[in-house]
Amino acid sequence: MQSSRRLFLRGLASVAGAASAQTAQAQHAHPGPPPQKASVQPVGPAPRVPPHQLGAEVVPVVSPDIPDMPWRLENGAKVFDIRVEHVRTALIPGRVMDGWGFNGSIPGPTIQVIEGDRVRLNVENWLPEPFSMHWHGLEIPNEMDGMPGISQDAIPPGGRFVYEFTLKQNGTFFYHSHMAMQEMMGLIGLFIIHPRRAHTPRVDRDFGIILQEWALLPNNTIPNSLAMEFNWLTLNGKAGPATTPLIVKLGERVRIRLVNLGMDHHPMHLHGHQFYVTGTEGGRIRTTAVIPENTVLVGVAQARDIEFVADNPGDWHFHCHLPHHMMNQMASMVGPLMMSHANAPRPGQAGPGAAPNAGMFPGYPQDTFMVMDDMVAKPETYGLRPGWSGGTMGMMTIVRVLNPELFEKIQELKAEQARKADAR
Ligand SMILES: [Cu+2]
Repeated sequence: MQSSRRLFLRGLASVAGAASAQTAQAQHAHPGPPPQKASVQPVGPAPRVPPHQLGAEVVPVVSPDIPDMPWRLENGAKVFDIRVEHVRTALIPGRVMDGWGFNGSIPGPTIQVIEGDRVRLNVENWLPEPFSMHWHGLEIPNEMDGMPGISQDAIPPGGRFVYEFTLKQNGTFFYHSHMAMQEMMGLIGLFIIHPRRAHTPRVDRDFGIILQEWALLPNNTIPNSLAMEFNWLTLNGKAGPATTPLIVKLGERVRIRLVNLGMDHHPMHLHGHQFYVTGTEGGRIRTTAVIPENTVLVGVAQARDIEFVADNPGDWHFHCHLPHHMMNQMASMVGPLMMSHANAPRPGQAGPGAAPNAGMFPGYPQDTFMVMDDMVAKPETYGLRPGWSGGTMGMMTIVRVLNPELFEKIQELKAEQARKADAR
């Protein structure tokens, strides 16, 4: 946490004294042996790109639970150092996963750049197998596209490859491993290219979310990348209720950018509002062509930008509507079986003083309801109705449309949390 903030500050300092010229030529080098220990994904507030570094009237994208990737300026190019590595993370408190990510994060840190930027991306492979990075949707020279065997040799374990190109598009893009099974280990991140001037009507809030799915067998922390059934569904690496709610002020215009990389398509549904789909993985949709919806299907390898005016106050679920994607840790009959032993109702037992699940039947119903408000408490959950966490599972988060007082209170709590993190 602190070290990434320091890296970020160093990035700002190096603007003045740009380092020696480096050609766009790709190269192999050996950064040293891969580390013995996994990077552990930190919890708490994530470093963000300051708004003044973006174009006119452009607000930075906030990717809840995921940091921004730091950069430095060298001879006019924004330079990013990307480490591909084993990352230990928690999908919810207590459910640990050993996946693969970038710079200690699953999904990888969010890259935020501006149309027209020259970018240089130093990719170091700390995985135990070959790797190649693809820049999904970008119109770049063939040799920078990251197709192993086709456009470059795969980067060997311990190896390095430098990607460099100029960005001529704007929109919601992403970077990911181009080794298919590695994609299911978590190797993806957002690559947001801001326009030089904000699209109109301009938004007050802009969020980015990556949709992923995992097959984590009981007593196992390594995802089964062969699986076709998934029992953990995440937004930016967290399953509900550990997903951080999206905080907006009543009346604000909001954009949410969704990217899906997994084995399923996700129909993402917003409560209480209609939205317009304003962009895809191919860029901005013409204003005359946007369509109103409240459920947008985000297919595999697609991006969808949605925009709406948050004019309906309250806390609203925003979630994948596939029923199995609204749950955690699914396993055949585990909940109902436990219930039949622990809390089986007996004739005449219902009423005050009875077992917690009195009135329920063994093997039925299908759902369990586990309240864990305190375990996932953070500034963004302040003021939610007690028990809220019991109904927020799987690929679910909450859009909180708040009155100014509660909105400001949460900003204060976040500032306090950031101060404490800095002091550590
Ligand atoms: Cu889904």
